[in-house]
Amino acid sequence: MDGDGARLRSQLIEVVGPDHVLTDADVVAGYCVDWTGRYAGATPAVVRPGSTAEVAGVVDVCRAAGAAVVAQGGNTGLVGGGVPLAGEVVVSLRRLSALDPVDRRAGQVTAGAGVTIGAVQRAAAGAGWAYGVDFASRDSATIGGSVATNAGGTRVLRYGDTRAQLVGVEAVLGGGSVVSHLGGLVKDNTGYHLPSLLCGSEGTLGLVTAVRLRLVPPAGERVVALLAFDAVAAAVEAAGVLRRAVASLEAAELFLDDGLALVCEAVGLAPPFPATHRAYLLVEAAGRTSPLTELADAVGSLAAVADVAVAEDSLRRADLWRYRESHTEALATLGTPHKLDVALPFGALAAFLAAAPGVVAAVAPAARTWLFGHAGDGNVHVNVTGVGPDDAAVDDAVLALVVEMGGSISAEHGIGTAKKAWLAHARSPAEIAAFRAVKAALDPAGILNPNVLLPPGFE
Ligand code: 2HG
Ligand code: ZN
Repeated sequence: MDGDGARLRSQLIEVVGPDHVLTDADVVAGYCVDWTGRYAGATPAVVRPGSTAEVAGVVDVCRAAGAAVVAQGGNTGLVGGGVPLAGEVVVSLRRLSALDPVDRRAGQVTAGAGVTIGAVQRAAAGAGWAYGVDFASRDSATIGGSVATNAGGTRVLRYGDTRAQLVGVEAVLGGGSVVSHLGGLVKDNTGYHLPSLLCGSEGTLGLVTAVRLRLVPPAGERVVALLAFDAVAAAVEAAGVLRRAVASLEAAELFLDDGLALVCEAVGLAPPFPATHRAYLLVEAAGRTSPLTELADAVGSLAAVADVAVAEDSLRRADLWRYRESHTEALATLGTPHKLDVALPFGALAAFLAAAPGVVAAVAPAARTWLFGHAGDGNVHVNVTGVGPDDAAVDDAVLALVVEMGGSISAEHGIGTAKKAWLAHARSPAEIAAFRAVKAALDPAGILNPNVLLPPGFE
């Protein structure tokens, strides 16, 4: 480490203590590479503050030194937004793991940034409530990271995204000030809504240290059904019908025959049906009373359903979910995929699913395209395997198709490094200039995750 680096390190040690400034190559390695292995960098230090005051102290030290920082939670992000790709200091917020008792009467809880999604879910359940957000990396992903990326997941169609759960936030802004508004008032029209602004800002405006979350009524009775279809468009059509016909619908997830075969092989699962089908819809309905009749009636009205498996008990429900939730893990066995997380207007979803493989094949004939995702939200995860990590032609082609069809180039994973070059296709110059103005106001020295989200050239 050079002189500047050594001075920075000793100043950080003064703030958090020697045990929480990590520089040993073996120890920091895990903080420098993302889950997929596609994004890897290096850092002069990983700092692990244990309180909001320590986070503010770390930001002050880094600002004075002109050192950029990247905030990190569970490091489960998929767009290269939480790893030090340009030599940033990593501020790991995992030690901010305080979880207050659930406020049963309000149906709210205050959680530190480092609390996992799974821990919030369990605490809520223990107090007779539920947390409305869920996704496969629930036991690694942290609340802070989910707020930074406005994470979506499998229950958005019923409860909304992470932003919709936020009733308060505490954060250290780039200028070093602490904003804290955790009182939990459901109605509070006292100016700009900082939780909404910070949610989805990908660590570029402030480091979220704690949040106040709304909880949702628990649904004791659940039914999961796996529906098979012989055409992708029929599965999409069914997702639309079920959203309208099943008031208790909590999830409507899509995957295809090739994805299912890969999952069964990679994870070691038996196929769900005797015959293979082209497309599958995994649906979950939940209520205080059993939603079985409501779901069965609605499914019965769908002539295109070729086969169906129904599960009511929790073990069997989890078995059916594995066919969908294991896609990411199964794809990782094929190498490092390009991951394009996109949203389409519902009316364009089937046409996009039909067109995407051809668009990829036109620029990368040896590549394979895998399609799955949250059909109920119009959110498709396009994974492409068999292309080099830096070959952007595939990303270009798919994202151009998405824009042409009126969709979004990032549905729930964020922009990060991966989509930065495409932001200008999704947002107007005036919008990006407004983003920059907000960034300059809250992070005047430009030290907070300066290499993600905003493309250069709009100063
Ligand atoms: C999911 O829905 C996640 O399973 C990951 O958002 C998607 O691996 C992916 O592309
Ligand atoms: Zn997803």
